[in-house]
Amino acid sequence: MPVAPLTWSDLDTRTDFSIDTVNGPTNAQATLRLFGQPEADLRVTLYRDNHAWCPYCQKVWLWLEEKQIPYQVKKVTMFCYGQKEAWYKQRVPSGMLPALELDGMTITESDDILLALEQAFGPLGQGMTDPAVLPLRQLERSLFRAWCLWLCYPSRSSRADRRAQEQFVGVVAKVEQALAHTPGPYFLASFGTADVVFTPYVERMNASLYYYKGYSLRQDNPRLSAWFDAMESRPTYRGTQSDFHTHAHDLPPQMGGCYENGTPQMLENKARVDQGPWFGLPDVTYPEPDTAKEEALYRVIKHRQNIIRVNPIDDALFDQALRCALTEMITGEDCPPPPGTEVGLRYLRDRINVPRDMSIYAAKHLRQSLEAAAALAGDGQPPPIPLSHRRDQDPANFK
Ligand SMILES: N[C@@H](CCC(=O)N[C@@H](CS)C(=O)NCC(=O)O)C(=O)O
Repeated sequence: MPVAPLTWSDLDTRTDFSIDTVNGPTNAQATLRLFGQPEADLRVTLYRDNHAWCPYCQKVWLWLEEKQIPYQVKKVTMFCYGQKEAWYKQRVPSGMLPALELDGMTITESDDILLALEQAFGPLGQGMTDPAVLPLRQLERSLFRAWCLWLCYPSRSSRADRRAQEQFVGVVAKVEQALAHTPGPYFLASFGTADVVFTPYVERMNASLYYYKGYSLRQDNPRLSAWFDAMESRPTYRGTQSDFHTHAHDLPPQMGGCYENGTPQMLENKARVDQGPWFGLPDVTYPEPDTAKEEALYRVIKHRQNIIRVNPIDDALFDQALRCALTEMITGEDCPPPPGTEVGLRYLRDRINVPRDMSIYAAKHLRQSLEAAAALAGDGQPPPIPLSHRRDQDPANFK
């Protein structure tokens, strides 16, 4: 039986989700991480982007979390979604991210940052210059280049696209061999720097090739699949992990374009990532935590004023439509939103950012409920997500 939308105060009583951002599990919202240590011990500031899109920032972020080094975070705008902060350009004139302040010294370039952190705090497992890690770092760069050549240049023909795929798959075979050298799931005998170095781009390859090329890195490669599963057993990685939808749409402006190959599999994958169902996609395999829906609800309630203000449809109508989607998510009952509001619901569905806004399973529930509510209202679609910039996500509009 269709139900009426719950009020915001009713909804508020349906979640008691909370995390300790400072001393609890890895999370994208923290601006201070202490791991139970005194604030007086802080030696490190990490400058990273607001949206947790920057892969090189993820590398440093994951390293700090794994080593449990107390640090503060200063978030900076990327060129593709807004105006770079003047205070940051004074510190780092190129505006590039990440940067790190260690004992008052500013360091840029993620590799140099990790080297400096190793000097100050010791390596994470086998370190950056370890003879076993160096060739793996080179392999990661070869994989990165082969990925760019396939994804980021338009192919003149389907044959050219297949050739670029073969080149990429050839490098993936070397990654599979490297992973086969040790009995465990990681690149070396135990988790360490090499795994951190591979993480950001392998995650982005998995998402982008699924969406733009119909290729599943995680499903087609058993060792990489086991590596992903092992990474997902780590709360540190879970806290930094994004989903397919976020990456499929954050990469084009950052990479200067991502090109679809138009195969039937690609078209099917793209529709699935954009319109759901989002459960069962090969972007995550660890079991869903019990708190996922409550997390999604908590995060929307916390930011509801901005979410409603930036939505393209009328505020009062969207307020009601959004409460319908949340009511459906929490009660499981259909809650029809006002006619015409489907455009606003789908606009928000397309702008949930993982892990900036919430973790991967919370986002799947929210996307699913926004789409379920939208489908009750109609077929209207929001304007497409821009490809050359993401100023629709400018953090200045969310203050
Ligand atoms: N080689 C650099 C690359 C850093 C880099 O390319 N950063 C990008 C973001 S992933 C950036 O800051 N771009 C400027 C911007 O987007 O604002 C490193 O390893 O740190």
